[in-house]
Amino acid sequence: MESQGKKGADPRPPSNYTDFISALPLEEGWAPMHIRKYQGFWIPQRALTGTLDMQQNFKARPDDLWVLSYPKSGTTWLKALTYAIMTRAQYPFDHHPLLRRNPHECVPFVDRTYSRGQASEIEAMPSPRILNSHLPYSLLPHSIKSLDCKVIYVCRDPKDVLVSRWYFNNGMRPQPMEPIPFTKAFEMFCEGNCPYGPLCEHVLEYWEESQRRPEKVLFLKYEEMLEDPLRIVKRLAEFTGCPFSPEEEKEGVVEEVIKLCSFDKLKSLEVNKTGKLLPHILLTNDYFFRKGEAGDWRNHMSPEMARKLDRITEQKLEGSGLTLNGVDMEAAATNGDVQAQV
Ligand code: PAP
Repeated sequence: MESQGKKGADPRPPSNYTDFISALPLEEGWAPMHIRKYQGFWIPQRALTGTLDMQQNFKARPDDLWVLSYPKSGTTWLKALTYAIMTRAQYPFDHHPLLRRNPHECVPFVDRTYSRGQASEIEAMPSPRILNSHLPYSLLPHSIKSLDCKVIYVCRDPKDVLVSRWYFNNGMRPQPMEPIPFTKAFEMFCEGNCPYGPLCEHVLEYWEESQRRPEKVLFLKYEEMLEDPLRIVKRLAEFTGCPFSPEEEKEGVVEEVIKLCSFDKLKSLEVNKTGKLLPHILLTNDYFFRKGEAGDWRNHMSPEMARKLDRITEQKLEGSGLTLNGVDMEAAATNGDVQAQV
């Protein structure tokens, strides 16, 4: 029943989602999250109904802005920054919605909203909408592409993505489930059997699109956001059509945005300490704010494991002009050459 995703293909799922979904290949190693392979990618089962529904029924608007990512790559931060930039004329920074709401509540995850049967919430949003998904480019609804909607994509060193994913999924495990052995998570990740995986294929689809249409697809790396937030926030503001005026720059508005969305600030807020996105889920919002650093993989994997994952990444990205290895970023930074890589 599974069909392999082809770039540019317009997926048309059947209307009987339940039968269709239960026939897709299943991976249970990330339990309680179950993932199924749909058109070449492992989509969380809970998001699949929404994915299929969205593919069939989502109606894009030309001024929609999409924040897209491979999960655990900096989505929460990018949502906060984009939202803060685009709403800065509406809210003072000391009374900003981001102080009371988790970034995922400010920028909705569209497929999950569709999965809950609440597509009308997305339809009711005023324009310009800021919307989010973890879908690869090939699985995005057709209307997003035909209307040439703007897309911001963030990616991250796969080794840190894996560590972040491992902690997150362990947090989902109710007692008395044991944590996933890291070596098992590592193997599944290397095989590409991980939520929204395989990672490199996901990233490559957006990388290629950003090369083809740089004015519509902004491609970012988590590590460069950490390294030079000032440059990235200005770039985001220009890309979204809300550039900072010289007066704003003089008044420190760019710095205000960075401060509001900083890891320490967001992590310290009550909503992000004890709040939950949905009442029935186990995870509290603090799971979206763990360490917020580059290179934590060093505390979790052996040099051999790191080399293996780096090799897989390098082989898959070969010839694309893209590197994802955080170590490369560090080396490039030493050479003053980060821009050339990004
Ligand atoms: P999601 O896909 O579930 O939305 P996402 O936000 O993409 O997760 O990734 C979470 C990572 O971003 C966490 O990384 P870590 O596990 O290695 O610590 C989280 O700490 C980090 N993160 C969240 N907010 C920020 C922020 N404001 N600045 C920097 N990093 C952040």
